[in-house]
Amino acid sequence: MISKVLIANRGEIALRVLRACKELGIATVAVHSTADADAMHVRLADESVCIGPPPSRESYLNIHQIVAACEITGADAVHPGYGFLSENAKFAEILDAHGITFIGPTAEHIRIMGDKITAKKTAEALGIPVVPGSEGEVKPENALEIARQIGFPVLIKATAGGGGRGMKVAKNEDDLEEAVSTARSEALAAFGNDAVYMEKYLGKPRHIEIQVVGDGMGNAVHLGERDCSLQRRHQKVWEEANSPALNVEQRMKIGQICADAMMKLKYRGAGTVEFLYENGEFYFIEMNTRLQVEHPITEAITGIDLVHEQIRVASGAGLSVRQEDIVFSGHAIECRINAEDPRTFVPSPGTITHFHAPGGLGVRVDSGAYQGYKIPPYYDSLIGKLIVHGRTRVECMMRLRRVLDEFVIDGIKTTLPLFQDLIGNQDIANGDYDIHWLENYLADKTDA
Ligand code: MV4
Repeated sequence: MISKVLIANRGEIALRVLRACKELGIATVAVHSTADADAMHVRLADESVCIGPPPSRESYLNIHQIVAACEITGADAVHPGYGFLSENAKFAEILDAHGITFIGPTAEHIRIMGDKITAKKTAEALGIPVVPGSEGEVKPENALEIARQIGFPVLIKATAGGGGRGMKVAKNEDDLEEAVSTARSEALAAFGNDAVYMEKYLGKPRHIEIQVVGDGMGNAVHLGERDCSLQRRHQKVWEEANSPALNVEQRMKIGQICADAMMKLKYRGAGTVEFLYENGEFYFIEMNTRLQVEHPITEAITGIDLVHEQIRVASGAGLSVRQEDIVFSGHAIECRINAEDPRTFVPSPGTITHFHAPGGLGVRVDSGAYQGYKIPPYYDSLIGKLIVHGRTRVECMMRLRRVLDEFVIDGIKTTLPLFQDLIGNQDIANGDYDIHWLENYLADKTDA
């Protein structure tokens, strides 16, 4: 049994986890940097501990301080949220060694999925379709032979990478040598590991990811997909469930493949299997072993609280649902509200002078922001998420248009105006977009 959870995060996700704990009758401990003393999650938690100065390295990433905060408060479990220590295998191991439950997968599973070559080999062995590519690491001396086998264009990726860092496209043989050497040096600089691998480059895919939850004992379910194709510089901007591109047969087929794979792996916790989707085919790229920012759209269409499930499986209680009990209902869209200029995306920290969140049927706002809150400049600019649900995609879009008109955040710049634009766009209305659509749209807008 888990009786007190330390939330090793900040912002909207700390609040999200806190709410789940409260509903389950579990006591909460907030940790915070000196910059976050006034944060909503700190106010609402049963107890709080200041763990260091503003820089994340010295606070939210400081494992020793977090373990000490567990010891001081008697917390018997840690929820890492997303980012920070959520996919740090060492952290999971250290908590284990202290007899503290890590609300997440085993350190071994985090490690497997953290190395992208190992993740891909594992996925393939578990029956998940993968992007055609090199068997493993590619060395400069065998790059040409491998690229010829795969067929151009090819993409060079860092094995320690993920999230798009250290990727290089080679359109043809002439580009290859430089692409491999740049990818290797960028990977070394960014991750301290120069190992790279190669894949067939997909030109116009969608990014579709499958939500899974496993109990660590061989049972697992899928909760359908999210379409996260609308991104800017590998930052998701707008996500939806279901994907406008899939029908129910395709959803259930790829979902079951992922659930079966998680059963074979004896995966514990929430996870996301990421795919590129092009011409009706799915291609595995990575797996995330954490709760994701966009998890609420899955909650909206399934009615399942993913943080409740995470806590249940971490405590050994198993899943609350069987696959056949999961009903997919309607459509949900999430808009990420960043404290940024909606045209330049330059961060806009500062004091929120007016804050009015929208409401009504099918509306959820996850945010730690409030009137008078001062957004510190040290962290990610995500200040809230707007999640709208409707019985159909059309109803969801109409509701979103209404809700965006109600939302007031003054004193800082936010990305809300961007969503006002998107909601009026014909391609968006048609669900007709791929991973490059948003960047092209923004470039056209700037030129015009
Ligand atoms: C790809 C790809 C095309 N072909 N792999 C970018 C982030 C990382 N998770 C994987 N990424 C990509 N991998 C192959 N074989 C294109 C991307 C990509 C991308 C993927 C998802 C969402 C947005 C993207 C933007 C640019 C490139």
